[in-house]
Amino acid sequence: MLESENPSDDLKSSIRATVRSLGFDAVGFARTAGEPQDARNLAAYLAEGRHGDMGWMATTAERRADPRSLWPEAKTAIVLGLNYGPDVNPLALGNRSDRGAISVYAQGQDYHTVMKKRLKVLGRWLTANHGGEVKVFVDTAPIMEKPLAMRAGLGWIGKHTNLVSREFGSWLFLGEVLTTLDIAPDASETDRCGTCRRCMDACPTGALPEPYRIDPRRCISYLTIEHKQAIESDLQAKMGNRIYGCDDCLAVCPWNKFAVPTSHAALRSRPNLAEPTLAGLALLDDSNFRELFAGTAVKRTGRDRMLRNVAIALGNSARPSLNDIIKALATDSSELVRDSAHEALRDRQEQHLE
Ligand code: B12
Ligand code: SF4
Ligand code: SF4
Repeated sequence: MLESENPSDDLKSSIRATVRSLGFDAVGFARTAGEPQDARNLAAYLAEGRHGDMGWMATTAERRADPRSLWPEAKTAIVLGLNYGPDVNPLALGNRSDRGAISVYAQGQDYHTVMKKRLKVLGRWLTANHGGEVKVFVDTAPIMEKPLAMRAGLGWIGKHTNLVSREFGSWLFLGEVLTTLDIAPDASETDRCGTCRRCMDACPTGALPEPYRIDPRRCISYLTIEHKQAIESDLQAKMGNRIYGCDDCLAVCPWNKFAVPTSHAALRSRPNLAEPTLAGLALLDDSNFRELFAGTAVKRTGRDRMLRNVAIALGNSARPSLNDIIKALATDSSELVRDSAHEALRDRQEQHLE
């Protein structure tokens, strides 16, 4: 059949052209109906308490597993990807124990803002030109974005549980425009992990004990960003200098050989967040914290949780010159920071670093 004979194909070409002009790097179309397997996987994850402190995952479970229960009239999900590929290998910073490692995704402008702005323009264009109703989503909405993106052909869910793209490797942010328009779905992508298990072997805390199943309670991303209390001692030692998120399982994926640095200036690493000194971060008060991380995803932890992470990273550094800085944190106004600093000092005494 000629392309123009199918109105859905014309509509798709028109959407794809607009998506490109808005600067999105990837797009695909999927039915909104969720797969029963996703609901089962989510239920098993919640039943085991893997969500830890992320109580919102349990309270939104029903809507999360099937976008139709969020919005029954929605027929099609247009799934969008933004490439945030780094210029340098993020693993290189792991060897610099006087520096704090902020994960790639958080070193530039908050991707929620960058993505949402574009999704809204696309949604408005779609209703104005092709009718229907739209709603836009990114990350925080109760939708399982990775299975949806896999069904839309953007990539597959790798053994580290993130979506891997043949074109962009590990570095793709996801967002969606849900519409009442009935658009033909794209072909789903297939799993291309094969016998590889590099991501599982690279995980410093053993948060990937089985393929495709993460235990967030051991994941450094969860511990540094979502977990609000003190972090267990055995996990602290494995965090190294990671103070916000973690990229290890993403960075070792062989599919990154196809990845390219992001073309979005807003998502590029800010120079002062690429390799900040732990000594400098330890001095942050509330107002300096907000100033340094303005407009980034990092502000989400707030100053005290960030300083807890900094105290742990200082404790993990074998540099005796950092002792006085840890001692200063041991008198911090926040109990969380004080407790983490005391623990760091105890560890250093045991290792005769003090
Ligand atoms: C909660 C959450 C987290 C939690 C938990 C992660 C998780 N995997 O559940 C924590 C805080 C740990 C986290 C960390 C990160 N996150 Co996050 N996170 C989310 C969020 C909000 C929900 C994920 C979810 O639904 N989990 C529920 C569980 C059940 O799903 P799952 O673990 O993905 O499991 C799937 C498969 O692995 C498989 N599966 C599960 N069990 C089993 C069992 C068997 C036997 C089999 C075969 C399969 C299987 O099926 C599930 C789907 O059906 C999404 C946004 C969204 N709304 O979807 C972002 C999202 C997944 N995160 C994202 C990012 C970037 C990250 C980090 C890279 C950030 C960082 N650098 O620190 C890390 C990566 C850590 C990792 N290895 O996953 C991106 C990922 C983009 C991409 N290309 O995939 C998302 C999509 C946000 C976005 N809009 O871009 N995240
Ligand atoms: S983000 Fe880090 S801690 Fe979490 S699963 Fe990946 S390698 Fe492990
Ligand atoms: S590192 Fe290997 S196993 Fe892990 S996601 Fe990439 S290809 Fe799959």
